[in-house]
Amino acid sequence: MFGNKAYSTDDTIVATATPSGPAARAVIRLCGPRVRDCLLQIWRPADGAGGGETDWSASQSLAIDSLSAVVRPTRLPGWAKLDDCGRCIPCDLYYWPDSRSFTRSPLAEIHCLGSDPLVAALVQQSCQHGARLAGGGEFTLRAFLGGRIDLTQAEAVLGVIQAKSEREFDCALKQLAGGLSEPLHEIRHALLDILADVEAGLDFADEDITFLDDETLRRRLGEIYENAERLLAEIGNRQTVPLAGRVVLVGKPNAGKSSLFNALTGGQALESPQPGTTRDYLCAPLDLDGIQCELIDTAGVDFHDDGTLDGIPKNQKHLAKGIDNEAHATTTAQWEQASIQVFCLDVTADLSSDTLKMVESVRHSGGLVVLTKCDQLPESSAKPAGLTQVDAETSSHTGAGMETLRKTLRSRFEDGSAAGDGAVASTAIRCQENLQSVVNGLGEALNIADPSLHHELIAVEIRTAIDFLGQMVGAVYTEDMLDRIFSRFCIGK
Ligand SMILES: Nc1nc2c(ncn2[C@@H]2O[C@H](COP(=O)(O)OP(=O)(O)OP(=O)(O)O)[C@@H](O)[C@H]2O)c(=O)[nH]1
Ligand SMILES: [Mg+2]
Repeated sequence: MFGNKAYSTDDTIVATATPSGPAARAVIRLCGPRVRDCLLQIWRPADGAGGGETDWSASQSLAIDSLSAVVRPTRLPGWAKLDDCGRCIPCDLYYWPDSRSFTRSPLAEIHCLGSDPLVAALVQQSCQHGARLAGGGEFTLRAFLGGRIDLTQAEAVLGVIQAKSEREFDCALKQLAGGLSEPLHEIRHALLDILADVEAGLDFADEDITFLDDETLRRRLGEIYENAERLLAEIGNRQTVPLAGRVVLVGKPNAGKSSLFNALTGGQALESPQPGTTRDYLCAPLDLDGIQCELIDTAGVDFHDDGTLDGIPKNQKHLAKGIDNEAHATTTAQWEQASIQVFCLDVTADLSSDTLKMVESVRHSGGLVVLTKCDQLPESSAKPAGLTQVDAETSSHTGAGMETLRKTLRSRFEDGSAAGDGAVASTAIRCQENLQSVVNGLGEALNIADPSLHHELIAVEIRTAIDFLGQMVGAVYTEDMLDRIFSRFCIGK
């Protein structure tokens, strides 16, 4: 996804770090060796005239260079050049000129009014003076490549950005502060120490020197084993509470949501041909081959033409009060809190324009579109006209499409594209298998009856465990692995 460019840190990147649209403030971020050159071309301190074609040289280079001496970035009020005609806008500069920055390379932020054309002009100016547009997550990737943070902390950056509740926010902040990487690094370093002793013993096998007696080896390995087991249990908790996420079934009344809910979870939701049967929401745990999440069945809703939820079946509008409004409110709340929205579409029903808009809106927010009651259609018949792509074609009565749906949900959680709860839980999903392998390997080493006679075997187990730990924190990584993690970030982070 990044191509090789992102793995070199010797060029200069630029991106907007704030969302587009009108706002009081926008932030443009620059990072790399040519940041100073870019700034000299596009920025000058506030004591300049602030417009017109004035001399850009002396004063701002002094101001920029005076910052090299300070540890903390100073806010420098100034002007940024919008184009070659010399038009300027007021903006503040924050500048970290050396390796004491977050990315361990020169870093700058230009804070200006949040106006899209203005921001675009500044980004363009930066590109004209040696920067290139950054890819998603590339600033955080540079912080990782520069050794400022490890992989679990990089994932925590995303966790903080995407946190939907105070609890997720706290969890992500703790991970960012090293709550997970510290114990992982400790275990890895303790194993490296033992490996050094075991390998020294192998190198000097013919000499009468004991580097590590059996009892000490067992005790030290045993302590590490216990720590790894404890951490594994903690990571398991992170994954199950608050779970990998919430999968919410939504759709029109009678779309087959409750039937799908029952088919996936073995639940007991009321199914009936009467539209409007479900009036509250129901939750049940859903195990996606090891990834635990929560499945939620909601009351059927109709939609406005703009694709927003209505909540009251059109044919019952005259009854719309009390319980219907409650049903609407609960469905909307569940819909908004979903990690993954699953829009259920009855293949036997007419596909109206408002439904198609709803499909578009679901797709736009990363949700799935699932056809229901497919057993009702002859096998040869095509998908409803107007639908280009669906994620699964299911029948709760025959079980068709259930495996496809489960696999699609699982991969959404695995690749972290499920928003919200999945972010830091994605670290848990990534690390759990590795840590289990560490525990198993150390268990094998501890079970060796006469350690001093089998130091080679013990060294193999320890080396393998060290590799697994290295992958978790990013001491050992592949470009594929980094692509998977950093491609989930948006541009500018
Ligand atoms: N043939 C067939 N019928 C289905 C299937 N799924 C659901 N149905 C029928 O469709 C009707 C509505 O199903 P429900 O699961 O209650 O629909 P719902 O979306 O929960 O409906 P509300 O709760 O009213 O919004 C019931 O009569 C089901 O038996 C299916 O896969 N095949
Ligand atoms: Mg129902």
